[in-house]
Amino acid sequence: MNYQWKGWKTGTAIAFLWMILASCSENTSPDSESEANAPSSKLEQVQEKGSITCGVNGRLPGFSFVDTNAQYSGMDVDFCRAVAAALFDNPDAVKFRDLSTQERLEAVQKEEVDLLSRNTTWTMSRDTFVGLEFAPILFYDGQGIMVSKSSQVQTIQDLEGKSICVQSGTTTELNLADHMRQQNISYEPVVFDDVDAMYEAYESGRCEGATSDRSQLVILRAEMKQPSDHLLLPDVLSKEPLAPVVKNDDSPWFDTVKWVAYALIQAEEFGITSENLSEFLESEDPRIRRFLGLEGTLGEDMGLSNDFVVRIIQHVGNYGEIYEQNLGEPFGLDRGLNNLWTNGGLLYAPPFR
Ligand SMILES: N[C@@H](CCC(=O)N[C@@H](CS)C(=O)NCC(=O)O)C(=O)O
Repeated sequence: MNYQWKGWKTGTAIAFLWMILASCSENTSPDSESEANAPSSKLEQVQEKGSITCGVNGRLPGFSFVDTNAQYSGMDVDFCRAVAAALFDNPDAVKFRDLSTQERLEAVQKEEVDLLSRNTTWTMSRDTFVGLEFAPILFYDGQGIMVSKSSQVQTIQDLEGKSICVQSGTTTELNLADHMRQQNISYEPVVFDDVDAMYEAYESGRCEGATSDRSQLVILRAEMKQPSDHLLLPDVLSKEPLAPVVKNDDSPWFDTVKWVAYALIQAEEFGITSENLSEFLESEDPRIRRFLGLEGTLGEDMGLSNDFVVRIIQHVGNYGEIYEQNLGEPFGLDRGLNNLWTNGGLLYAPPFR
C-alpha cells in the first residue's frame, strides 16, 4: 500500500469535501482554534469592555435598518439593545456593525462581533460544521416568491422558463434550487451578491420573480415605487427560523444571549410591559418575583445582575412590544407563528426557576 498516495487521496478528499461544504455554508471554515488556552468567557470580556458589538443587516427595515442619522432600528436591533440592557442597564451600550450575507457568519467565528442579530436562519450545518450556536428563534419565517403582476405569473408552475432574482450566500438560493428541482420546473436563477442590486434588478424588470424570506418580501415591497404592482405567491418554500447567533464553545455567553431572548418571551406571557412594569414590581406572585429577580438569585447565578429582566423590560419592552413597534404597526405583519404558544403561536420560554 502506498501510504503517501493514500494520504494524498485522503487529503484531497477532505479538501474537496470542504470546498463543497463551504459553498453551501456561506464561505466559512471549520472552527479549528485550539481550546488549550481558551480565554475567559465572552461574558466577562464584554463586561470588562462595557459594551457589546452586534452584527446586523442594516438595510432591512423592520429587522435592522440604519437611517441617514446613523440611528438603528428594528427587531434585530432591539434584541442587541436588550442584551446591552441586561448587562449594563444601558440599551445604548451597543456598537452596531453592518454585515453582508456573505460576511456575517465568519464575523462571528472570528469574533469581530460578539453577537449576530441579523435575519439569519438556523440550519444544521451552520449550527454544527460552521461552529456556531443559535439562540432561541425570535422570528419564524419562510421563503416566498414575489412576482410582478405584469408577468402574469400566478403559481410557481407559471415560473417555468422565467427568471428569478436571488441573493448568493443565503438559504434562499439553496432552497429555490431544491424546490424547483423537486417540482421539475426549469427557471433561470439570476444571482446577486448585493441585496440592493437584486431588488433594483427585479424592480426594473430584469427578473419576473424575486425570492427571499417572506417577511423581507412584504417589507421591501412596501418600499417599492408601486407596491401594488407586485404579488406574493401563496407558497411557502421552506422553514426559515431566524435566530441570534454566537460562537461555539462558550456556555456563559451563549446562556446570557439565550436567556435574554427567553426573558422577552416570558415577559409577554406574564403580561409585563415597559408601561406596567412598576405594578409587577409590587407583585406577591412567587413566579413573577423570581422572574424579576425580587427573590432568588437566578441572575447572579449566571454572572448577571439579579434584576437583568427588569432592565430588559424597562429599556426595551417585552417581545410583543418589540414586534408591534417594528413589524406590526409599520408593516402590518401578523404575528402568525410568532405568537406566544398560549395564543396559537410557537413562542415558548422554559421556566425561570
Ligand atoms: N434567512 C436567510 C436569508 C437571509 C439574508 O441574508 N437575506 C438577504 C436577502 S435574500 C439579505 O438580507 N441581504 C442583505 C445584505 O446582504 O445586505 C439566511 O439566513 O440565509
